[in-house]
Amino acid sequence: MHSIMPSARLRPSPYYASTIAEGVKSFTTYNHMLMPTGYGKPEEEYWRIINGVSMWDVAVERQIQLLGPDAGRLAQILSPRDLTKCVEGQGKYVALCNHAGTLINDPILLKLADDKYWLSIADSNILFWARAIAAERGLDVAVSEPDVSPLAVQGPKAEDVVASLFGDWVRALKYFWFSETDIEGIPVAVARSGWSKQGGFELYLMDGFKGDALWNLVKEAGRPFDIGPGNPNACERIESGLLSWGGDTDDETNPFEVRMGAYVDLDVPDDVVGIGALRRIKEEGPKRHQLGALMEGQEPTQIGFYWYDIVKDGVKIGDLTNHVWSHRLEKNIGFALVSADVHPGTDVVIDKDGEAVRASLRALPFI
Ligand code: THG
Repeated sequence: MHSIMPSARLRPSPYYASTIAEGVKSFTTYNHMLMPTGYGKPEEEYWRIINGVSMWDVAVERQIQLLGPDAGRLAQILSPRDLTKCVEGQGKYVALCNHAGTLINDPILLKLADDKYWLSIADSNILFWARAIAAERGLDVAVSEPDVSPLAVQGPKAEDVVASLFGDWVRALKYFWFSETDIEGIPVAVARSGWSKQGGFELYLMDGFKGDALWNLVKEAGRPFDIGPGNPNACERIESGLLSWGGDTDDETNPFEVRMGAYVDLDVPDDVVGIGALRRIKEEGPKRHQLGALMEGQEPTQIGFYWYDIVKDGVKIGDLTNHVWSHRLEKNIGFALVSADVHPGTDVVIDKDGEAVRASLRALPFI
């Protein structure tokens, strides 16, 4: 095996030393950082998310901060979701689109104050994008990447762990809402969110020197609940239908194609980037949509590096984007980005690197 060296261009997370101490076995890169992708017991790590509680270094979910009198205007210009009713302490899942209506990121937007927003981004360079749009529109807003690093606590027992640390008030937090607080001198924002459908919280650490201290506090509080280290889980998120931008999207994907149409409000102002294109796409009808593919065979799939063709009657009708062995369905499953005229119930063949695999398409989520 090669080794990879963290550097200023491949930044370690504030939890890096803790994840090494926990025995992390692999990393991926995301937003120019290293993110743990496993601790050596994939199946145990999966079931812990489903049945217990798991803690994840997701510091790679970087924040792009919009600060200043025009912060709210910039947030709305960047996102075709109506933000007029978004209040302080509220988060929303939003699409960021370019001028062609192509999805360029799918962050959670957090409103910290009238003049302060965070975009908790997926893996693409929104710092440059937001700065460029702000400058071109002549807005009075500073765009930066602040020292903020989320730690996720996910699973059905996550609420008990987070409540035992911060108090029972966290139980009343609504989905994507958050509150700024501190614990033993460590400043954090506590949010009900996270990239799983098993429930949980994200602790947005606001002091990068306190990562190991926060990790240890969560680990201690989680001990009675058998907490263990984990990471955003491919199997759980595909079963649950969560989108991975860049994994399930390509350079032409618009929000309507990947089940994000509910987050596009066509009557937002005309100065919202991409809204003209999105109105046109909506009117013409999107060319593709996203379904689930349930595959035949009992041999757990190996994660592929490329999309596979989905074929019907000898004709390509779309792509299998990400796929995984489902521990709960005991079948290989994946996301299918297919022509809009292909419906759930359709039987197809997936050309998996030369191997023809039969599959049936169905609506998402799987579970
Ligand atoms: N948490 C934080 N930042 C993030 C992610 C996160 N940044 C990167 C990435 N994940 C952003 N993408 C997503 C994608 C889906 C969801 C959250 C972030 C999600 N979707 C639910 C769904 O689709 O069912 C809920 C959507 C809704 O109800 O509005 O949770 O995880 N900090």
